Amino acid sequence: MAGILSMILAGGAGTRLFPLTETRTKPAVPFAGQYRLVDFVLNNFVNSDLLKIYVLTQFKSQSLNIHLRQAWHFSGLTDHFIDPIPAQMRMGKRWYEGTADAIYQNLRLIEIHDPDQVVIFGSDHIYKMNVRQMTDYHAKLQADLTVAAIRVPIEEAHQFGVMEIDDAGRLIGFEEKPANPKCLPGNPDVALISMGNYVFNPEVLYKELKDDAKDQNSSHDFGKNIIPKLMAQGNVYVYDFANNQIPGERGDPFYWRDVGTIDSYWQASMDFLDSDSALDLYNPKWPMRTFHPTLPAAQIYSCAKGEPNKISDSSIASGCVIEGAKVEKSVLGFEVLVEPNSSITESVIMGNNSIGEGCKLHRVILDKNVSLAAGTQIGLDHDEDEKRGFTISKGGVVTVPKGTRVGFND
Ligand code: ADQ
Ligand code: ADP
Repeated sequence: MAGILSMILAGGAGTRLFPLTETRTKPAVPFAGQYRLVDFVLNNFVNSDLLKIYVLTQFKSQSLNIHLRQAWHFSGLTDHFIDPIPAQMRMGKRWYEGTADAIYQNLRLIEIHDPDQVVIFGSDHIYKMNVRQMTDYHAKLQADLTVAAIRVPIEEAHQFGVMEIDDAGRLIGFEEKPANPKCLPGNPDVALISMGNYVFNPEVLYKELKDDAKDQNSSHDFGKNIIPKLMAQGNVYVYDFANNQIPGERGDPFYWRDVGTIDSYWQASMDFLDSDSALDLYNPKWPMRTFHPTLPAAQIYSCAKGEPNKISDSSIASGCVIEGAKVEKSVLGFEVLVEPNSSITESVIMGNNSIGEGCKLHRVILDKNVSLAAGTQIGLDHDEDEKRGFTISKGGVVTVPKGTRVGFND
C-alpha cells in the first residue's frame, strides 16, 4: 500500500512579487532571514509525517533546486523522498498551462505509486498546518476531493476561490476570484476561501484530469475548472483550517498569508518580528527545517567611530556583522555587514549584503548581493528611489533588485 503521495505546486512565476522573482521562482524567494517560501509547505508535510513528495517546478527553478538538494534531501535508505520534478513536456511541446495541467502532465508518475490519497498543495503561503488532520478528515468522509479553507476579511476575498458550504461541510458554492465575493451567512465582514490545498481520491483525480485535458475551453486550473465541476457531483468537502491543531503550539496557530505582493511580503516579514503576532517559528515540537550554511553566529561589535549599537525587534541571521549601528524592526539574512552609524528600520535585508557607513534605510527590501556605498539613503525620498530604478510598492516599500550596487563610482 503506497499510502499518501504529495504533490507540491512550485512552478508559479510570481509576477506580482517582481523584482524578487526576477531571477528565481516564487517558492524560492527568501523569507525570515534563513528560509525560503517553499520551506513552509515542506515543513508542514515533514512534520505531519508525510514523506513522499514531488515538487513540481517550472520557471527559473535553479535556486529552488539547489535549496531542495541542500535542505531537503533524504538518504536512499528509506522509501521517503522529496524529488523536484521539472516540467518535461511529456504530453506535447508545451509548458504547464494551469495547476491542473501541471498534475495532468505528471499523472503517470502518480499512477505508478498507486496511492490511497493524492495531496496537492501550493507553495506560496506562510503558515503551519498539520496536514495529517486534513487527510484523516478526507478518509473519514470518503470524499472525492477535500479543499482546505480559511476565513478572511471580505475585502481580501476577491483574490481567492470563495466557497459556500452546507451544515455537513459539503462544498455547495465555489467562485474563483469573484468580483463580488459572497460572505459567510450572517457575517458580512468575512468570507470562507480556498487555501489552494487539496486532497483527492486518486481515481477521481485521474478521471477529472483526463476529461479536463480534452476540454479545449478549459484553463486547466483547479480553481477555475476542476473544483466547480467536481462540486456539482456532490462529494466535495471543506476542511476548516480553524480546527487544525499543532503539537506544542504556544500561540494562535491560524496564521496564514499569501505573500503574493511586495506589500504582503513586507507585512508578513513585520509579523514575523512582532512578538504578539500569531506567526511564531519557534516550537521544538514543530521544527522549521531549512538549509543552514556553515557560518559563525551573528556578531555585534561596539565601534569607536560608531554610535552605541541599538538593535530591537529584529532577526539577525548567522554570518552578520554589525558595528555601531541602529537596526530596528528589520530582518537581516545570512552575511549582512552593517558599518558604523547606519540606520535600518522596518526593512528586509535578504543576505550577502554590505551596507556602508552612515547609510539610512526605511521600509526597504534589499534583495541578495546588493551593496550600498557609504551615505546611501533609500526609502526616504521615493522620487529619488524611482530615478535610481528601484520598485516602489503601493504601500511605499522600496525594493532594490538582486546584485545592485548603489552609490559606487564603478
Ligand atoms: P492562485 O493564488 O491564483 O489561486 P495559482 O497561481 O494557481 O494560485 O498558484 C497555486 C500554486 O501553484 C502556487 O504554489 C504556484 O506556485 C503554483 N503554480 C502556479 N502555476 C503553476 C504551474 N503552471 N506549474 C506548477 N505550479 C504552478 C489558488 C486557487 C484559489 C485559492 C488560492 C489560495 O486557485 O482558489 O484561493 O490559490 O492562495
Ligand atoms: P537566490 O538569490 O535565489 O538565493 P542564488 O544566488 O543562490 O539564488 O543562485 C542560485 C543559483 O541560480 C546559482 O547557481 C546561480 O548561478 C543561478 N542563477 C541565479 N540567477 C541566475 C540567472 N539570472 N541566470 C542563470 N542562473 C542564475
